[in-house]
Amino acid sequence: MTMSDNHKMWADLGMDVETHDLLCEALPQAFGDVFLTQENRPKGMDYYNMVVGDIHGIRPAELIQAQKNGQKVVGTFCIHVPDEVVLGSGAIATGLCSGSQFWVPGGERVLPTATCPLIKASLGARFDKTCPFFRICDLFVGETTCDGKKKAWEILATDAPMYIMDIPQMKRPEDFDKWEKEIKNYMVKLEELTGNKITEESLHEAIVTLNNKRKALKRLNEFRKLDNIPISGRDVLLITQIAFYDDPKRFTQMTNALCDELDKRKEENVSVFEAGTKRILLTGTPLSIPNWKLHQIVETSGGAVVCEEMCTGIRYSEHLVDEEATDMDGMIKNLTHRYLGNINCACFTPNDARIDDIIRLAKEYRADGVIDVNLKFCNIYDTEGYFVEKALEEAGIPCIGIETDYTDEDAEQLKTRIGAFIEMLGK
Ligand code: BJ8
Repeated sequence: MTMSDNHKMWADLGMDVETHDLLCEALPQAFGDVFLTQENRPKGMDYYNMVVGDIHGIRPAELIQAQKNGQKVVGTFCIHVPDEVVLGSGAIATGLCSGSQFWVPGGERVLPTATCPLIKASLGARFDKTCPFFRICDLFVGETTCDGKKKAWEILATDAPMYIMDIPQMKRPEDFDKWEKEIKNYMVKLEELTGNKITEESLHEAIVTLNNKRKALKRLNEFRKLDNIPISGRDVLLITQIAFYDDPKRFTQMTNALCDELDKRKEENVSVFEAGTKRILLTGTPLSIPNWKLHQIVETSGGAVVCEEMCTGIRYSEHLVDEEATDMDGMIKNLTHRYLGNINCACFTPNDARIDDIIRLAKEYRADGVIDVNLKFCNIYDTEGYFVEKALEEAGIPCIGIETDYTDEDAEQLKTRIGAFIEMLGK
């Protein structure tokens, strides 16, 4: 696609093309600074570079083509919302969480300033008409996780077709029953939207397809446990972010091809980091594309990000859906278990399993230290930080808590704090 093809597509989508051009101008610079400055990147990163290089061109054009062929596109904002149901109905799922400051002022026009940047950017992207994904979707699926999102969906619904899944806030047996009912309702909604029946075959195929995507991501993450880490944390973050909206089968194939290359690097003990680099685990709120700030700071301050206990990290890929069942009831039960039981969002009370996971992952990935990351105004993760930091202290794992947003205003201060933290780990 040429730039002018893209412009025509964006104009046809009703976008504010002129304002959007400003974003298109800024992104290559940001991407170049964070990614292309790295030495000895795996060759397999070329695919992801290409995807990001034309992030608002290639995939949107594919989605529009699919719509012309009668498929629907469904946008989601949370990893509790099961993509299998979307895929099983013959529709396409795409992640919508936004990670750029570019969209925040637009969100602030309709939301309180004291709202987390992820929510503000998501609404800004829609209301400013500056993101093709937010124009293309036939349905936007929200959830009742945090208060900020819950209320923001009401505002988004004034401009976009919304459907809300009511996520329980505890994990008792009755909460699983409730979530099962929610998944069934979601299936009905998608059957209405697409005009297709979700069959046992189509749902099972979707489960396998998305498990294969998770397996590829799990395989990728395994390399980060090595002494000689063959791929940077920045690159793994980028791949994970792309997983949210790329075609799942192509993504799986490309990620496995990259892992084949990393297998060779493993045999040859290739590391992209210098000896003595400190291993850092990040935990906390999601890092949506193009939010690369923390990884960039850590990895230019003597650290390597070896794991993200985040929704844009291990929480997205670690647990598979059990593939055993092929009958409808069995599959829905397995989806319920995976999408409620196995995700530890701070919206749950209690959320001890997340704390246990952080300690387990810090050991598995042999982290020298943990950074507890909070997006500004995210109250639930901020509050849960109390337990995170206490548990890490008890386990003898150094930790710092930081709060940040999508601006670059705190970059210098973060560099100083994170730099001092990493230096302290060396002593
Ligand atoms: S499962 S983390 S993707 S809700 S950062 S919008 S919680 S105020 S994004 Fe999330 Fe699902 Fe949970 Fe994951 Fe609210 Fe906090 Fe903002 Fe958040």
